[in-house]
Amino acid sequence: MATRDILVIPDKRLRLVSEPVKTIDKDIRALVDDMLETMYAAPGIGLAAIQIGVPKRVVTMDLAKKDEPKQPRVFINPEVMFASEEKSAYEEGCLSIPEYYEEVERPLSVKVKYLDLDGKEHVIEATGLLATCLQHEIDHTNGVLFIDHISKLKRDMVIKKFKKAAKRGEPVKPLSEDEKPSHHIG
Ligand code: GNR
Ligand code: NI
Repeated sequence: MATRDILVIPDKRLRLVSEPVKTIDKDIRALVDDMLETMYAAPGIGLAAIQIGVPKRVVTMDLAKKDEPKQPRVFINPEVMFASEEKSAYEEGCLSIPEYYEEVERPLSVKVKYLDLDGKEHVIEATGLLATCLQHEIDHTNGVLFIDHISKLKRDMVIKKFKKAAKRGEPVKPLSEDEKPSHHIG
């Protein structure tokens, strides 16, 4: 087990469409171990393999609260089969866009098909945080980031900030109040 570096925008690899897993072998199990360790260390509630530079459709997640026992989950080749018309808004963050948080509207509930580590197929109906997180992670496997679901004005501002920081080799500072676009014009 090892923690791995998490890719941060504007790293182009975050835009790759990941490949389905064909066989769940020792390498996939080692990848999942590293993803869980990296996710817990970050800390984050979810992680897609591409965030550590591996373009495979593998997702880890743990939605347990701090005072609850760990509840590691693994989704291989996850696929949204149905999404509700009804939407819900949640303030999202992403380990690949550190220190930036914004409200994202998505379907309130989704039906997701995936394989577990034994290769057994499951279908779950998810709602609330699980639904939000599954959609966020499945987006990653398709090269989509949560900022793609916010206004272009806000998205361009965040991307610009991270590009500038990357060029200078600096960490990114959170947006100051007067750099944030107003909700009315955003
Ligand atoms: O840790 C994370 N928190 C989070 C909060 C709201 C919606 C989605 C997430 S996922 C994120 C970790 C991450 O970047 N996963 O890809
Ligand atoms: Ni993310």
